[in-house]
Amino acid sequence: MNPFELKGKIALITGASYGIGYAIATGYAKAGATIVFNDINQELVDKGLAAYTADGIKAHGYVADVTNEDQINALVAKIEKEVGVIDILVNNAGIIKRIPMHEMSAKDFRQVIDIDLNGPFIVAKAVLPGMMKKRAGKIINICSMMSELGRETVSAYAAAKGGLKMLTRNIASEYGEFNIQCNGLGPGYIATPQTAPLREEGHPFNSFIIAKTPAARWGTPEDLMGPAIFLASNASDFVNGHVLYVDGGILAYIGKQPK
Ligand code: NAP
Ligand code: GCO
Repeated sequence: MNPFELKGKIALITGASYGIGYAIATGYAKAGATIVFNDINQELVDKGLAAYTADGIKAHGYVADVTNEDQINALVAKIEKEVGVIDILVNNAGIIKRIPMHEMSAKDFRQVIDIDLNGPFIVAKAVLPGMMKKRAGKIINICSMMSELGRETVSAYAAAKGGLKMLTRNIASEYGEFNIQCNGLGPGYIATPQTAPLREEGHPFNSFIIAKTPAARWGTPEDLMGPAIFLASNASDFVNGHVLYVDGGILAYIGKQPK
């Protein structure tokens, strides 16, 4: 028996047309799961579907915005009808706005909270009844270094990802008795379009992050595959309410002294 196998499982990964969600979905497909994903418009879904096909994966893609409760309820009903009851949910869809807090509008702050915190609530709420009926389920919330740390310009994102860590613990507390495990996956600094502005040639943040990471490099989306499979598989059946940080050691390290 392979405790990491996902054969026969249906996994919904939100916002998984590219980036971290795409890599996690690819890992799940390799472990045997059926992949379902959503994104906010048809163009992105088509882009995602083409990428999965090129990687030899038959994925099911749908248009739905994680902040829209009606769209998400309709999405989950459609998936249950067309694919089956969801066994694994990865709340991956997320955005960041890097704006000094004293210059940030309440509208921008609310938008980040809406996608990064209210979204995971809305999608988890929609899949929980199916999981409760099955008395089995895995919910994985994509957290962040900002679930633990602050820095300039990311107030809304840190508030959302800190909240997501506590939502994770609360789902674990409330639904553990249904054999549902809810854990967080906390990526360190990963090279995706979301962090592209920080990795531009000559940007001081690039060398700062390399110095701050014991592994001395940016992470790749593929670095998250194994930990995400662990949290979705029977291997983690008694792991609940935990945040697994996959950060090359950032949270353990005081940082390199300047030369
Ligand atoms: P990304 O490259 O920007 O991908 C995020 C995906 O979510 C995109 O496909 C995006 O679509 C989608 N999305 C945004 N708003 C949505 C909505 N309302 N409904 C449905 N889908 C939506 O980001 P990433 O770097 O892969 O990040 C994935 C997750 O990991 C996020 O939650 C992020 O906060 C988290 N994370 C990232 C890092 C990192 O270093 N990259 C580190 C820690 C945590 P659009 O293209 O339309 O925006
Ligand atoms: C930033 C980064 C972070 C990362 C990630 C860290 O501006 O500091 O974008 O927020 O995306 O979430 O784990």
